[in-house]
Amino acid sequence: MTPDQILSYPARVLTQQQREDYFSHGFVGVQELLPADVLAELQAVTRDFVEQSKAVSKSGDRFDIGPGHSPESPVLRRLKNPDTASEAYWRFSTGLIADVAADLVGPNVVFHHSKLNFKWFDKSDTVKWHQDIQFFPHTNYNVLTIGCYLSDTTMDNGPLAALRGSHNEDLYNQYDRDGNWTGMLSDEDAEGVDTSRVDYLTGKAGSITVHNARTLHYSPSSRSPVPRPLLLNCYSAADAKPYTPHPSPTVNAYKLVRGEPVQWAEHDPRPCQIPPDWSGGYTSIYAAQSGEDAKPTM
Ligand SMILES: O=C(O)CCC(=O)C(=O)O
Repeated sequence: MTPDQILSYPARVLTQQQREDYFSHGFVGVQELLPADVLAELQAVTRDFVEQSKAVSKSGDRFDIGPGHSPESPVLRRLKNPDTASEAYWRFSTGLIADVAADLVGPNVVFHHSKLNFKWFDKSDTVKWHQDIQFFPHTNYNVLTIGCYLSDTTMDNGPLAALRGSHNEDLYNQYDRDGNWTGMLSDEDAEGVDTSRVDYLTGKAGSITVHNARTLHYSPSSRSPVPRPLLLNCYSAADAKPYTPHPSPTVNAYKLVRGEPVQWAEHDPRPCQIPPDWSGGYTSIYAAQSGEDAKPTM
């Protein structure tokens, strides 16, 4: 569907202006969208998982932990696939936030994946400039990620930042010169990013960010010990069909969360870079960006 076709459906949660901003910039931030009880439940469940992570000594299916992690000073980088970790997270993925997705991809919405990213007050917690769609190409670009801040997020603790208009430009190469997947722009490409077009999406706990899967984005490292849990849920229009293996599938991947199943895929002619074959497993953006893992080649 084109933006005009999507906008012709009545809005469920967002204002018409917020929907239009998403289509013109490639992202939108909405302040304090979550009802207080929904936010409090997500915060409580998340606190429990942070506690549980202290008992873990290496990354696994649930926790992605960074170098130096210990019970005294946990370095929890990501809670993987929260949609299967607790009913509360899945209720959230299929509740209000799925309506936000429907406002922006059209009435038929499919869940792709979720993750809960933290910042750990260390220079290495930067998420470098990248685009998401090269991680999971689809036949069209009505694919987006909705982030929800579970703590107040300011310029000090690593807000998500996005480049205005980048969703309408060519996609970047996310392999290095030797053909290794890095999941990010080269230093040279990153230096060329027009900083006058960068918006930092700060917000109080319960605020959301939405970015299209073509939108160039990053998040700076945190300069504050105040934690920054960002709960991310990714969705697509039901007529956007994936054509490479899912990087991190759960039982919920590709579940229809709004509307009807479709019989036809819609194809956007703009090309997309193909990621490594994830069918053998995927670790995380942090590991790929820091070169921690053996990098699969194209
Ligand atoms: O956690 C963040 O700040 C950014 C996450 C992100 O860009 C991603 O996982 O694609």
